[in-house]
Amino acid sequence: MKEFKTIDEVRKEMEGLYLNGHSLPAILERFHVTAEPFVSLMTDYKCASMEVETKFNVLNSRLSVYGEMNPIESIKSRIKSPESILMKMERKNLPFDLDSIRNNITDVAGVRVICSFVDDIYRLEELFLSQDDIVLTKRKDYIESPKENGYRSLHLIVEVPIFTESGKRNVSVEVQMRTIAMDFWASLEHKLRYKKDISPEMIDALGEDLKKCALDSADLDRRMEEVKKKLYSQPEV
Ligand code: 0O2
Repeated sequence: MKEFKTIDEVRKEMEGLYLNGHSLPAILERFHVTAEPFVSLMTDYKCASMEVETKFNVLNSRLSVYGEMNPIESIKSRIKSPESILMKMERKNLPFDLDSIRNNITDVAGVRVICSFVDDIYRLEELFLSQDDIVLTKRKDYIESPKENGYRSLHLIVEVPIFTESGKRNVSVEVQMRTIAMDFWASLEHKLRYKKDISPEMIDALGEDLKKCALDSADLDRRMEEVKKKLYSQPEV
């Protein structure tokens, strides 16, 4: 008897089950993964993202003590949906089991830190990574080197310890750090990527428009930072 279904079979069945409004435990039981270990793993990711979020909130509060503006505008966290986890495993040709998620999918827990200014991003990165319980495993600086489509953000994959009823575990979290302008751009581009009812020509044309918007928003970030630097270098009267 075949123990595991192929990812494609699982995905097709999941799509059907989601459409039929089944609950997550029902879906998982169907695929020979009992709900409890899966929910336990997802809870580890949830706890790890809470730890990371708290660390950024602490830095934000501490930096405001010395008369600096709060560098963080907002923090958003998300846990990747089972469907997206499956799709990613399928793209990477990985087997669908919990160890495979744990060992290969480093962005199940995602924390997005939105700052007003680019220099605040690098300052917060340094302070965050200098904490002795945080281990950096991967860094992608799409601010320094934007993607071809214009996407900018700083991505860090870190391991953070969580302390549970059954001991300490290190859990991967993806931290995306970006300015308000970068976030504004990325959310519109994300909508374009998932829009199914427009022609390929229109997608290309909008992609070109978005590239120009990315250059404009990078320029706006630079100019706003210059204004801020001048403002804070003025002697008080
Ligand atoms: P979602 O729904 O946001 O989770 P890797 O993990 O290194 O094998 P990956 O996942 O392509 O490869 O890594 P990368 O490039 O660091 O991108 C991870 C996440 O960054 C994406 O997650 C997006 O959230 C964001 N991102 C990356 N490139 C773009 C882009 O061009 N446009 C937008 N809007 N967002 C981007 P997911 O899993 O794609 O989606």
